[in-house]
Amino acid sequence: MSSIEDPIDDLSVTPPKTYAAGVPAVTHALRYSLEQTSVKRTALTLLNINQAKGIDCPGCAWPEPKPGQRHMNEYCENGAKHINDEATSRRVTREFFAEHSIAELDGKSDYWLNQQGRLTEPMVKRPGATHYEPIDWDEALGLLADELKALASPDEALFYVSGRLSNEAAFLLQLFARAYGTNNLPDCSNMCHESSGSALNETLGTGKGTVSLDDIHSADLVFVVGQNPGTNHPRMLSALEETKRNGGKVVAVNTLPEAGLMRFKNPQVPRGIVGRGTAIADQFLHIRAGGDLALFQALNRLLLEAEDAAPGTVLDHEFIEAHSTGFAEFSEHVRQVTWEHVLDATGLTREEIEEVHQRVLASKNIIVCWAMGLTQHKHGVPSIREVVNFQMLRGNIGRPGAGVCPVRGHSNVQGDRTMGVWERMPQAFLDALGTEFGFTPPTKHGLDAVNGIRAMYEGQAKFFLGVAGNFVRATPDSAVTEQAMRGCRLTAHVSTKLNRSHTVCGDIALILPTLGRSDKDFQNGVEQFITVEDSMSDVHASRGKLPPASPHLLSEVAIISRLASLTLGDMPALPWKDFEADYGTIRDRISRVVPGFENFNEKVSVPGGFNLPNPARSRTFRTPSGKAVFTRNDFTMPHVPEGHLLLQTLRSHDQWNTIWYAPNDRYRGIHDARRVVMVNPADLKDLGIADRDMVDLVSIWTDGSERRAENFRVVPYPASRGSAAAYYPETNVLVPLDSVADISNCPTSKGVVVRLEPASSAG
Ligand SMILES: Nc1nc2c(c(=O)[nH]1)N[C@H]1C(S)=C(S)[C@@H](COP(=O)(O)OP(=O)(O)OC[C@H]3O[C@@H](n4cnc5c(=O)[nH]c(N)nc54)[C@H](O)[C@@H]3O)O[C@H]1N2
Ligand SMILES: Nc1nc2c(c(=O)[nH]1)N[C@H]1C(S)=C(S)[C@@H](COP(=O)(O)OP(=O)(O)OC[C@H]3O[C@@H](n4cnc5c(=O)[nH]c(N)nc54)[C@H](O)[C@@H]3O)O[C@H]1N2
Ligand code: SF4
Ligand SMILES: [Mo]
Repeated sequence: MSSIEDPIDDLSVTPPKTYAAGVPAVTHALRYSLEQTSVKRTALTLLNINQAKGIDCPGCAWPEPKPGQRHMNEYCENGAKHINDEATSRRVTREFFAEHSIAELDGKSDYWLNQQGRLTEPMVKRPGATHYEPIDWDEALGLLADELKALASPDEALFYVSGRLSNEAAFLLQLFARAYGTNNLPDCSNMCHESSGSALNETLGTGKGTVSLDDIHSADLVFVVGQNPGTNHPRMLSALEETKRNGGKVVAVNTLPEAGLMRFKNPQVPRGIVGRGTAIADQFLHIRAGGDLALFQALNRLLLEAEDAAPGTVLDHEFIEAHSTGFAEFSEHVRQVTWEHVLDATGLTREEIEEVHQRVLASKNIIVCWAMGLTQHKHGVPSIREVVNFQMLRGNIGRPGAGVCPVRGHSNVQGDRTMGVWERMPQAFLDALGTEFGFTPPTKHGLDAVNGIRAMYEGQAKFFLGVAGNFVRATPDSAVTEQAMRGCRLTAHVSTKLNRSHTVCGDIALILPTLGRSDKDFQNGVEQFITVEDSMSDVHASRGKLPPASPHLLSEVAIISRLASLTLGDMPALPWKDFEADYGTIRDRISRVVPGFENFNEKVSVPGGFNLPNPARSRTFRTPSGKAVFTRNDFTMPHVPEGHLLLQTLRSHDQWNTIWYAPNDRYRGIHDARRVVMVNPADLKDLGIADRDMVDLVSIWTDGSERRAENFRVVPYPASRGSAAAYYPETNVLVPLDSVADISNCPTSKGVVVRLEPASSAG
């Protein structure tokens, strides 16, 4: 029996921190690392993380500075925790699975499952079995291939990808899925930045951001909207520190006064360790949940009015005339937005918004960064389109120090999309793929995450293969999703560590353990490397440094290649064996299919790699009109009935997405508990609820149905009025499957209407 038990739930609350990082952060990272593994392995991972010939951090997608400009410790507290969570010395063995039934494992917490350590050999649960048992690779992959061949249609299979996957593995997986005959490639992006992709593709003709790290450093004004960089992109604070040093200003827009937005003590420089650190936000807008669309509409209206008052001085007419369409319709529309509505939707004062406007007028080059606080709302796409309108009015697209910056989550989530993991890849990509490999890819759009769950739930999809990630915990409406997965003929997961998706099984279930970023990858005795693309389109190599967690692991590339070969049989144009033996051959193919990757092997051999071309950066817009598009976005704000709050489901400081490392959220002052709900004291007073009351969160949905998450402790917290915050994935059960963002179909994880009821079961 494992000695790793869940930490005792024993909530204590301290005042939220007013700065991020510094020495405590380094201490916390080291403590977690040394709990997981030896001093030697910790030193090996940490000295190599984010170095030019080292391991790309498996944490977030924030870019590294150019080689030569990197610090010896080019990582943050959370990056160190993520990599050593993977480099752990703990192991999950066949004896472990013999000891614990699947039902027993299903009763364990996400923490407990993850703490058991690295998976070591393939395991199978056969129909009717209560336990996983060992299976060898040939049989495991043969079983998968047989089930795929037995499906009535390729569209009954789903191939899920999470953003840890390398470019090479992602390219092969989508090639395999399409050669097999389906575009069913749901991915974690569907739940993440999908709204950014939808809005940016429509307006700028690219799904990606348009800025580089140098642009951030040299901007006059950076907006950080709906994002918690202190926890989720910690090294972004070093970049913002540089912006400030160069005289730039920062405006933060958030429903919570997040520590990292206030002040940063850089642990990599002496003044950060001993001094007060750098103030980050020059202005903080404590906005109402979902109020960002109204805020940017107000700013846009103010810009138009300033131009009326001093014609020719405010707007960038050259940009608007030469590079955009739709200005007249947009401006007519946005002029109708009233202060009454804006102040109601944002909860801000007119003075605060006018102060931002003055900052905008005083700044030549502006960047807007955002993350889940924008994308995961029902009106996430219009909100981001309005940000683009704002940037276009003053020509802040396609010039140094300016642009739009969706800050990505997973380390290679952007690269996986570039490689073709998308249920709706453009026809030009499919054509290039078909030409290169001599087959006709399917053109019918595939299923995304939400539609994939629906298809499994309704029995139309029966085969689920997840490569990385934790689908069952990452998706909304947990009870519905679990039922959908249990209804499958087969569920299989290529994983490094045990998680809930392994305990929610179809008739047959497979665990396929794989190498992580930190593991050395040898094929036929030759060391391989993989490549990734960060949030700013820099593509570079990553090489593992540690002996693999077990001799029985296969790389993701090997697993996908062998499965493809067994499923599709001999196809001379698809040399799977070569791909497995030498990843350089995969990169050669990528260079012929994916624009911007010409001479991939050569370009990636340079330390630091290369930057992908982004036409929007040079004002080439791949939209149907060839111009950037101003959009008209109807004014909307979330409707929250009397007595209810708008709940956001978010990350604590001690978690990586669906996995928590400790029950703490240090910067927010929450210790030793995760089932907490943070609410503004004034709202609590109105609702007649007291500090530490035990409540159930009950979400209501338009069809009259209700969903309940039980036993949450109430913590008074400076959340903006009318909103509440609680951690994901415990709260995913509250998000109805049908509650999605318009256009992007992204679950509305930041906009769940709930009421707090006294806890129904004494807890
Ligand atoms: N340590 C750590 N790092 C991570 C992750 C992790 O789990 N742990 N996950 C990675 C991934 S995949 C992603 S996508 C990113 C996510 O990075 P974030 O988007 O920072 O993640 P969340 O924790 O969801 O935080 C959402 C932020 O938006 C704010 N917010 C919520 N609603 C609104 C709103 O209506 N308006 C405004 N203006 N603000 C709002 C919240 O208060 C919070 O600060 O982080 C990546 N990095
Ligand atoms: N309610 C709510 N739901 C959300 C969100 C939210 O804010 N609120 N955020 C959404 C977002 S932004 C995202 S990105 C998704 C995240 O969804 P996912 O990406 O699916 O989830 P993760 O928790 O990152 O996946 C963790 C698992 O990945 C596996 N893994 C780790 N590294 C590797 C590797 O190198 N290779 C392989 N094969 N496996 C590996 C491990 O087994 C680990 O258990 O969740 C989404 N869900
Ligand atoms: S900022 Fe992100 S990529 Fe950089 S070290 Fe931290 S977690 Fe890793
Ligand atoms: Mo994400």
